[in-house]
Amino acid sequence: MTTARTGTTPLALFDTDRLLSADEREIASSVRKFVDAKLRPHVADWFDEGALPREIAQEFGSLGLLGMHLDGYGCAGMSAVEYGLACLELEACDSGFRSFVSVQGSLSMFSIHRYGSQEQKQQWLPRLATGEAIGCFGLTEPDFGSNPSGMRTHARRDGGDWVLSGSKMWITNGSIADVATVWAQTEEGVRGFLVPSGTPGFTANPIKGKLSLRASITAELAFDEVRLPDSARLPEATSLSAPLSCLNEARFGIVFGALGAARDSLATALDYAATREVFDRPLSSFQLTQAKLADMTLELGKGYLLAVHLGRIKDDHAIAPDQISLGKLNNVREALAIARECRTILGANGITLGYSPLRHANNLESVLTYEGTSEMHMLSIGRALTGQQAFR
Ligand code: TGC
Ligand code: FAD
Repeated sequence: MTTARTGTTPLALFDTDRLLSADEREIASSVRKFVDAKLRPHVADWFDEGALPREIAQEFGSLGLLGMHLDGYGCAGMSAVEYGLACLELEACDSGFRSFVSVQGSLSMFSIHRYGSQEQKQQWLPRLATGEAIGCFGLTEPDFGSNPSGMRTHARRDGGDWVLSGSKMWITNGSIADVATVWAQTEEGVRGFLVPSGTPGFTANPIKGKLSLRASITAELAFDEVRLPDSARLPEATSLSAPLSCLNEARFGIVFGALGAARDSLATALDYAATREVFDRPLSSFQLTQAKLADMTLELGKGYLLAVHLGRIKDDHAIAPDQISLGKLNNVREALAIARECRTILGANGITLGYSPLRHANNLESVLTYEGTSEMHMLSIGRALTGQQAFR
């Protein structure tokens, strides 16, 4: 028997729930309820004001969203797919919320969990998991974003201490963080350091005037001869591959997260097209509108299938960085295209904060750029296919 699916949602048309276990569906649903109750009513104001209340960290912590895919130290120990679904639900409201959770869990906490000493893990991870403490991750510099191997921030040994100098740029949560994971060149190669806020010589200044990710704090970090004990160094991090391995975790969350922004944009456009009358008929009844809706639904659904597939590979501990590049490149690129196309359906109303698609599109401009620009991921895929690197 065939069933007409009149008025269905894009993902229901793909029957994507069939891909998920009952536990996975439950996690997505509980994060969605939290987002709808606690974040959605405020998001337009926070975006407008360029603000993100610090208390949100503890709300995320109480839901188990911080370091959610890590084990021990108060972390929830969830699967990659469960983490991805939470990212999707957060980003369905705003990329800034997913970014907060990505940076805290996948960059700050993961760097400590994977490369830290027992003392560093005990000191920071439980507080980062509850949101009592906030972490940030400083890799990018003003002159070295796509190519972090050129970083100028450096640390030199001075007796039993290290002296850290340099600067980091575009650091999410940088000016509200209690601890920064900072990557620096040393005579022994790239090393990571945990720098608590308030350490003499360490300053963090918020970056103003952003047109994207406004409900997220972004800062510049400066280190002027910051003296650190050797116990501040992440002992297991011994080359550039350490920070790059942290990026895999955050990029994976984005593979799912970007789909949330796309899903919400499409839902908004569908609702609008159903009620907006043009030329005496609902906008949704015109063929051009339906063609847009059908094409966007295809890309959203294909992106979801890709995300779950990559999540299953990650849960089998078999995922390669190039495979994450496939997902990050495709899903962010398509989410951005969907958000922009949805904005066209909303006409002039679409340029206001009253509707989400342009806010999502503006946010996705950052998501396309951070965690490896789309060009970097194209080049990674190109290298995997040809065996030749074309980065330099
Ligand atoms: P390359 O020679 O390829 O690699 C150096 C060493 O690192 C290893 N490696 C990786 N290991 C784990 N995961 C990865 N994804 C890795 N990529 C490379 C590699 O095997 C090698 O190891 P070894 O043992 O042989 O030394 O390095 P390269 O200098 O040629 O650079 C390659 C390139 C361009 C792909 C890399 O530099 C890159 O990924 N650039 C993009 C930088 C980037 O994504 N930055 C993100 C900063 S954090 C951020 O944006 C947070 S946004 C907020 C949020 O997430 O919400
Ligand atoms: P560039 O590297 O200067 O690139 C400029 C352009 O050149 C891009 O289109 C790029 O793709 C292209 N390009 C570069 N190299 C090549 C090449 N070989 N071939 C062809 N094209 C090339 N960083 C952190 O460390 N921590 C954070 O928490 C963090 N949060 C961020 C939050 C926001 C809102 C933003 C916008 C950025 C954040 N970043 C963070 C920085 C981000 O990772 C970098 O912006 C990104 O890696 C790109 O670096 P860049 O901006 O210096 O661009």
